[in-house]
Order: sequence, then structure tokens, then C-alpha cells
Amino acid sequence: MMSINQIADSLRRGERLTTTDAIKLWREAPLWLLGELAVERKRQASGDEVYYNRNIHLEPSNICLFNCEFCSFRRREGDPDAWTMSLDDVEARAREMQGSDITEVHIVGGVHPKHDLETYCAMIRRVKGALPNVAIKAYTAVEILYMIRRAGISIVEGLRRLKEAGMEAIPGGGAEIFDEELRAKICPDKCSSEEWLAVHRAAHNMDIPTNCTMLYGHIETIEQRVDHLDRLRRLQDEAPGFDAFIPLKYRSRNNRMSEIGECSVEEDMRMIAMSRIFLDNIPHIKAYWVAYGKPTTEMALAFGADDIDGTIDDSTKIYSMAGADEKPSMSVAELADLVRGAGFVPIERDTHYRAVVREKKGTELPKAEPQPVVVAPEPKPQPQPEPKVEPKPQPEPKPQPKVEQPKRENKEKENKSMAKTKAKAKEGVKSFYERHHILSHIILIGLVGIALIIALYIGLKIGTRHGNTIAVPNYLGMSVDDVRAHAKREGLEIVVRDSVFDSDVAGGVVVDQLPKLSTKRTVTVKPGRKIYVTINAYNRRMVDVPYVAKQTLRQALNQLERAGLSVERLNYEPNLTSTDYVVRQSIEGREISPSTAAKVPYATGVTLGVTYRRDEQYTVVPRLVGMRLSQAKSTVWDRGLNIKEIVYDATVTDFKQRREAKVYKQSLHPNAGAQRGSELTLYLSCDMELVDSLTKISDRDARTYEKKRREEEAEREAQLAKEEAETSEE
Ligand code: V47
Repeated sequence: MMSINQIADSLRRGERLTTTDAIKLWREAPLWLLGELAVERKRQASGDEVYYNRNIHLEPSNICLFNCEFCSFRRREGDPDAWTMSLDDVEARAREMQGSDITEVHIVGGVHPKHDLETYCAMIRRVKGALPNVAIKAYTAVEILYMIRRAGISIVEGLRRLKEAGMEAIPGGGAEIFDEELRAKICPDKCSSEEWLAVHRAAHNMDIPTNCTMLYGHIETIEQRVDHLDRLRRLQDEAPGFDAFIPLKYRSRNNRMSEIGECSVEEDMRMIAMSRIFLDNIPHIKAYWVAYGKPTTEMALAFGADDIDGTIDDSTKIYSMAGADEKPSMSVAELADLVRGAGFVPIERDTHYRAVVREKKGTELPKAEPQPVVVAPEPKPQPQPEPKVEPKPQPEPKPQPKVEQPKRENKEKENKSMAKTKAKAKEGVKSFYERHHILSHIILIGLVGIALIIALYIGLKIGTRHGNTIAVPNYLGMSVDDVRAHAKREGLEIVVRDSVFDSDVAGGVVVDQLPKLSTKRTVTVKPGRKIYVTINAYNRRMVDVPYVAKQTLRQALNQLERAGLSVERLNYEPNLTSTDYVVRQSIEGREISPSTAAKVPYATGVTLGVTYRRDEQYTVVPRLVGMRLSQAKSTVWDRGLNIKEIVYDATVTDFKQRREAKVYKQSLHPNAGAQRGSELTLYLSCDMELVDSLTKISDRDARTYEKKRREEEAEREAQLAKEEAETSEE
């Protein structure tokens, strides 16, 4: 086992922390070392910047079907302090924020027994209607699973409907702690860890960004914390889409775990630092100021956090009910001061971590790397009442203590004499230029020449191997043996740091590398430097096969998705009573019965025997253009269709690109009618301009074929009616 110093050195070299080393580091490393390592990683990810946003939370109800031990927020229906907002209340709250500068509404509440998917979608639509320029980050995976189960649809279909309603991102709540035994103790009713991860995986595959959390500081062990972080890191490797991780400190007031008390601030700092160090693939670590309070949040920035959440405007009760500060609210000036106090540069961000630049309002231009987003102020309500605009927050002038006065006078004198000296120098340069006109030009040309030579030299040094650096080669798609041989010739060392499994990629092929290559510049390293690669595994993880027959196709698909299996083929057979009912299931020709205990490799395809009624033999082809493959596949099966072939164009050359590629063409027209069980071919590309342009064409296609299908349906119905009439005559 490595010593703490060896682990620290490996982290400084940019290596990934293993779970064993993480446990050791968490337990044994001095706090200062964790801070140093975490901040080093934070600086690599986000430099000097620390993010905040202008947001409110909307908690539509505190009535919840689930009864978690740690929750101080939950009430039962009929409790005197239970509340439920109607859709009108939700809209009214959103309207209150018109004319404000918020960029995000975070909606989360209890799992209400009377709310269904439609209610949840309607809430989003009401908020979006009132605040069209604001992003909606809505519903935890726990709420989402509840609503889609109730609707009897797949995760993908549920997310599609929420996205269509206006949901732009998913918050990280409900993860609690993934360890199954502990989860059963503190939140036995909640969805399983696998289910929580399945919702976020599906969201990432549909381009919906999400956050993730962990509830810590109660009865969990360090091993259970590391296991939790490890499951998040693995999911992010497999299907990237987490924007931020938020460690949530357990607050102990008014709940059934109160006697445990709360963990120390040192524990908080170790938690923040270890999250930053371990989660090397999640860009942001958020110290949620509402949960921590301001002083601890400021300290968290010295331990690797780079986000503190937002203005909140006294809109969440989850933490105040559990013992954190009452009425959480911070002005922009206070948030920015907190960040500056810790020595970092405050940047206002939107939900997608783009720097916000405000029109007209004269806010300074932030220097963040991500492309700034220009935010127009939300439209004012009609008819216009007195706008309830918060006075524009100004950095509060710090009161000047009296003893400081003489110092200030000295400073003013100093400034005046500096200004005089500068003016004199300017004067001198001006008169020299006037007196020696030609000489000045020669000097200027000389200086420009020297600057050019220096720039050329630096350029050559970076672009070639002059000097002592090597341009990092692109190893993606090569076999690890070839990579090793090439690296040896180049004077580099290859370390396999992880493996993943993709059935379409040969075993041993490199699917990721660190340092990563950049599209903007050549990445160089010193000779002898280690290049860390992730390879495609030779063998797949084995998973249990669930018995999915004797239920609807949607339910069966849902169960297969959760088990990590896919569909090989849907075989339709006529039936007198039902359509889309699964009657049998097999894998590689082997029939599966309720008593079969089979384990198969992850992502194996299952063949399902599905029924159709004669009058329902046609289904509607979905519009797939613009979707990633995983989303397109679930949508196709959900409509009772099969996939014949998947064709990638020349822009897709490796494993990662296959995950990112989107459908640009489908062999059956969207909205056309097709016999259940029909096959279609999907064409995918990473050329997003092509995908975007064909999405528009596909929209037009969809309208045309909708009309055609309706005509065909009418014809078929008439034909059936005729046939029925003929048979009854006979
Ligand atoms: O899942 C409930 C936690 C979470 C307590 O995604 C408690 O940006 C401590 O997830 N002590 C909901 N924590 C809040 C949440 C969140 C908050 C801010 C930002 C984001 C984001 C997400 O609150 C729950 C649960 O883990 N929680 N009770 C308690 N007594």
C-alpha cells in the first residue's frame, strides 16, 4: 500500500485516486495537505474563479409519501403545517420574480400522492410561461421515478416529456447515500441507488445536465462515502453529464436522527477536499451556502469548492427546518464579497456554468472561459404594476475605522505625487519623440522585430519537439499494445488507469487518455511522462436477467433498462385481446421463465414476444433525428419497432464519438404509420451542423407524414368496417 506522501505525489502527477488510497487519504492525511491537493486540482479545473448564480427555489409541497429518517421538511396530508401550492400559486410565485435578474428556478418538493406527471409538467410550463428566459432545474430523480412509474412509461419517455415541458436540468437531490444497507436504514422508501443512477444516466444520454449530491455527516463510514463517490465517478465516465457535486451536510434539528448531532467543520473540509480530489471528472464542487452557513462556505473555497450556489431569496425551507439559518437569502454583493474574501474571483454563472453578461445594466464583463451568455431581463408583468425590482446590489462600502483616517490622507498624497511623476514621464517621451522623429521610428521597428522573433521561437518550441517537450499523441482507438510500443519509441510511459465496456469496441482498445488532447492547442509533456489511458475491457460485467414477461412492453423495457440490458428484437404475434403485452422472453434462443436464474454480460440484448390486436397492428414511427443512440433505441422499442442497422458517418471514429453522435437520418419517415415490429436503420454523425439542419427538415417531414398517416388510417378503418360488415352478412 502507498504511503500518504506517495499518494500525494501520484495526485500531483495528475493520476486518478483509487478507492483504497482515497480511504487512506481521508483517514490519515493532515488537513493542510488535503487542502493543498484539492486547491491544486480546483485551479486546474476553474483557475481563480468561483461561481454563484441568481436563483430561487420553488417547493410546491412538503407533503411526501416517503418518510426518511433525516428529513425535517416532510409532512403528512392533514398535518397543520403541511402546504401544497396549486398551479395558480406556482405561477403567481413565478410572476413575483418578473423583472428580477434571476436566471434559474430550482423546483423540488415532497413526493405528493396527488401529483402526477401531468401536474409536474404543468408546473414547469406555468413557471416557464411567466419567466421565459429563466432555466428550470427541476425534480430529483426520486420525484421523477415516482411520476413516470405512476404514468407507466419508461424513464426516457418521462424525461422526454419533462424536457418538452421546459425542464433544462435536474438537481442532485435524493442520492443520499448509495450503500444499500445504510440506505435501507435512513431512507427505506426511496428509490434504490441503481434507480437513482439510471435516471441520471438516461438524462445524460439525452443531453440533460444534472447535479449529484451525497448526504454526509450522519452514521455513514468513510468506506461508504468513498463507495458513493466511486459510483458517481463511474457513471460520469460512462455517460458524462454531471455539472456539479454537492456534498450535503446532515443538519440535525427536528428529525428522527437528531440525537446523532452534526459533524465538525474539519469533517466538512475533509469532505469538500476529498470530493474535489476523487471526482476528477466532475467539473464543479458546490459548497451550498444555505446548508453550511457563510463562514464554513468561505472556508470550503480553500478546500477545492468552486461554486457556492445563489441568491435564493428566502425560498427554501429544507435547511431552515433542519436547523440551518432562518430565511436564507444573499445579495449578489454579499456572494461576491464572500468569494473575494477567500481570495478568488466571483463569476455570475447561469445553470450551464456560462458566465452571465447583463444587457444595459452595466455589470462588469467577467473573464470566464465558457462563452458568456447575454441575459435579457425577464419581461415585466402586463399590465405593468410598480416593478418590484430589488435595489441593484452594490458592494457595501466597508465602514472606515477612525484610526485609518491618517493613512487615507497619506494614500491620497501618494496618489497625487504618482500622477505627477507619470505626467512628467509622458511629457519626456513626447518631447523625445518630437525631437528625434526618425530615430524613434527605428527603435520602434527594432522592438516590434524582437517581439516577433520571440513569438516565433515560442511557437516553434510548442509546435515541435525543440526544447524538452513531446506533443501528446492521439491514442484513441488504438490497441493498448500498439500504444505501448509507440509510447516507448516516443519516450513516454503508458499506465492503464481504468476500463469500461462497450460491446461495439474491441477489447483492449484505448477509449480515453489523460492528459486530454485539446482542439485549440498542442498538448505537450516532458519526456518520460506517464500517459494514463482507459481501455475497453475484454470481458463485460455480468448482470442478473429479470423476468419481464406478463406485463406491458413499457414496463418490461423499464425493467430491462434498470437491469442494464437492452433489446435484441421485438417479435410481434397477433392476439385477440391486447396490444403491446409481453408474453415471452428469451436470450440467445434460450427461453427465460420466472424461475430462470441467469446472469449475462451487461448490455446483452433480450428478445421479447409481444402481442398485437389485429385492429392495432400499426404504430407511429417516432421522430429520432437529433437524438443520441441510447435515447433513439429506447424510443424505437417503446413504439414497438426494431432496429435493423446503425450506420455512423466518417465523423465518428472512436468510442467517445459514438456516444456523442446524434441521429441525422432514419430509414422510416417520422410520424408515418408502420406495422408493429417493422425495422428501421439509424444514421448517426458527430457533425452537429448537419444534425441541426436535418432536424429542421425532419420536422417538415414529420408534418407531411402525419397528414399522410391519418389518411391511411381512415382508409384502413373504412376497409375493416367493410370486411366486418361482409363477414356478418355471411
Ligand atoms: O436529497 C434533506 C437533503 C436534499 C436534510 O442540485 C438534508 O444544485 C441535510 O439536493 N440535513 C435536497 N440535508 C436538496 C438538494 C440540493 C440543494 C441545493 C442545490 C442542489 C443542486 C440540490 O437535501 C435531499 C437530502 O439529501 N436533506 N434533509 C437534513 N436534515
